Amino acid sequence: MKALIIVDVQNDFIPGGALAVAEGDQIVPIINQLQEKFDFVVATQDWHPADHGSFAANHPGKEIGEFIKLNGVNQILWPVHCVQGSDGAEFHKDLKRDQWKAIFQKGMNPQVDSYSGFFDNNKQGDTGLSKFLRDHGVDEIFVCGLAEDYCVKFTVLDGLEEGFKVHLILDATRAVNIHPDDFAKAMIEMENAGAIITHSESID
Ligand code: VGL
Ligand code: ZN
Repeated sequence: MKALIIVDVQNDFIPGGALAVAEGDQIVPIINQLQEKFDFVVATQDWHPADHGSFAANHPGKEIGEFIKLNGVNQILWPVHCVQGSDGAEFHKDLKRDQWKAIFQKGMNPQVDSYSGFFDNNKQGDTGLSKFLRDHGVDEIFVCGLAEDYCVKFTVLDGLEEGFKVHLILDATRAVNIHPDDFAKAMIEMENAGAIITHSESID
């Protein structure tokens, strides 16, 4: 069975938000239409405590976009975003939610970032998404949302590693491009790993 996975369509990733993705709002109507084509839809939600180690503000003297070691692992520093309970962490107000089977929250451990909807960046914390999908007979996933070069990319890569057939819905994602070529690099990485690149109009 096929599932649609909607990654992090939250206010902080929309223009005007703390970690705005250019044109992030443009994918909302596309995703709403896509949902009608699926019987099985889940969403992920970036959900950080205020003391999260990925926030530049929690590392005095460090700037947004700089790399640090967080528990020995490379970590890019982000603006404060998607803090638990904040308006920025809420889903975009126009995003339809009535069909969602579950919401998988991630990024709660302040010591490690968590881009993928499946596992944290150290591959230790498990959101339960993989088991949930398998328990419901899902073997093929279609990924959309924000941001193409971070949370969408890592969700696609982990989905492939977990053995799912994975499609990226190109017109239903946008990149944050904190470094200029990130969108294109992410596309190549996903394709090389075995992702199928598709378009919302090609899905029936
Ligand atoms: C994301 C950076 C930090 C994303 C989340 O949803 O792509 N990016 N946290
Ligand atoms: Zn985050």
